[in-house]
Amino acid sequence: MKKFRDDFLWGGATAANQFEGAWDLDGKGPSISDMCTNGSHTNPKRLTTTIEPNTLYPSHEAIDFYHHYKEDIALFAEMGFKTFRFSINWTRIYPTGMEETPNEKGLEFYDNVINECVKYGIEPLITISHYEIPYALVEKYNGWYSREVIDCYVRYAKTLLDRYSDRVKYFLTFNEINSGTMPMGAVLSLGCVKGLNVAMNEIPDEPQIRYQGLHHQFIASALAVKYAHDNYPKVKMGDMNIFATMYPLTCNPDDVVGTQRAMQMMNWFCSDVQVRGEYPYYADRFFEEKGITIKKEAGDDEILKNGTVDFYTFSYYMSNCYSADPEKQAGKGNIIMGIPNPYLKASDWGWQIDPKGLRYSLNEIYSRYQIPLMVVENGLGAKDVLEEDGSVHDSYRIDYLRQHIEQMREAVADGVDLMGYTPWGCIDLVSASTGEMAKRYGFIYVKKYDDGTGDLSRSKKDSFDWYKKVIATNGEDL
Ligand code: BGP
Repeated sequence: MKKFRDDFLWGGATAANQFEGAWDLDGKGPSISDMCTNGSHTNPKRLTTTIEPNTLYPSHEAIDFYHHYKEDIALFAEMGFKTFRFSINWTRIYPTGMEETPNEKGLEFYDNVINECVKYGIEPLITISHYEIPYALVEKYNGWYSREVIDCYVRYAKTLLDRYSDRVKYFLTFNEINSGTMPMGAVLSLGCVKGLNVAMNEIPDEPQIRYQGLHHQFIASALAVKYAHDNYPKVKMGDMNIFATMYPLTCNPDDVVGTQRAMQMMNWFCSDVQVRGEYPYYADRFFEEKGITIKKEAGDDEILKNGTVDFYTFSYYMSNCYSADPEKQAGKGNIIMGIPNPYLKASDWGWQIDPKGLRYSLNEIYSRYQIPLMVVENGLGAKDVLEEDGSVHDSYRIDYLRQHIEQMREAVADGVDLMGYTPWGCIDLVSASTGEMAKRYGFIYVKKYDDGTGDLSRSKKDSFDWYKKVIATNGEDL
């Protein structure tokens, strides 16, 4: 039976706006995520239209990776990481997104991060855009709704490829691009929220705006992929999706057909475009029913065809159930709607834990695309307890990860071509959905709290040594 490849990319994943801090240092401009207030479990974070200096927002300081990167990467190396997924903060490189020349200080910071990875033999895996469109582009263009943003992104992506591709082989064009199919994605991913001042769960549902924005992201992604392929043949370009598989709540054919339709537009639509290079057959009917008209320019179809990705990546946290009965619909997860599955337990945040769903998803994705896959986010958000001696006993996290790795192993034995695994928030960081520090994912605990206190010191959780062993045995000893 097949096992994990010898060169399997074990590692961890992060995002600039959730862990770097230093939100206005060295020429960095504000991004959409800098314009969100702190939130909590019960009080969702809000998008503001002015930065209030006294608004406590952990991501302005986050865990200050900006000044701790050497220490943090050394800890990743100690765990044996083969890869480290991080994103570049667009506004460190182009503070408003519209400059003609990049900010050298910003480029230097990522030179340092990359060089530090290379020093330890860690392969950098870079997300070009992870929930941080420059806020100036939101104000001027209503974010990705306007076609002008494509040029801004392409200029930015080319800058990264020109500067870093001598040391970086793997790039992802957009984090969780399919979040744009859902209202909350309009904020973080698309930035189509000009003039709005709202809580994250109150974003108006405007599919026309979101799908037009997505079209522009598809074009931008394809142009970046094409540029990489033409100029840097060793570079591999990937897409990145939320994959939250759905099960019919019952075997009632209405539930089954409804699940299929929901899967198409939520889980498959974006990757069908990015992997296959064209809009899928089912899109027309969906657009018609929703009254959506996508404005395309001559040449767009060609651009999509010529910019297909080399590998498919996804985040996997949960599965959901679908029912055709509107009374059964309920909101769960950070940006995903779904119905509880009576066979599954959920995290403290209501995310349904479903390791077997990962094996199922890997098989579904691979049978559709037949290109290498990578799980670039997975993990358990939990309220960890730091003991007086600095230890954190997170056996629940170990259980969660073990069960998911077991199922990845099954999928590999099934024949799926899986390249790597980077659990989310390998070091504690700020939650994307709530804006809290309290929801932790890491192998490394960071003393930083939602009230702004904490000395930012790092300590190893029990899961640290466990994951080190997993990597050392290439996933054999779990
Ligand atoms: C994904 C995002 C990440 C991350 C993760 C966990 O949707 O790509 O940025 O934060 O979810 O979500 P949360 O932070 O809301 O727990």
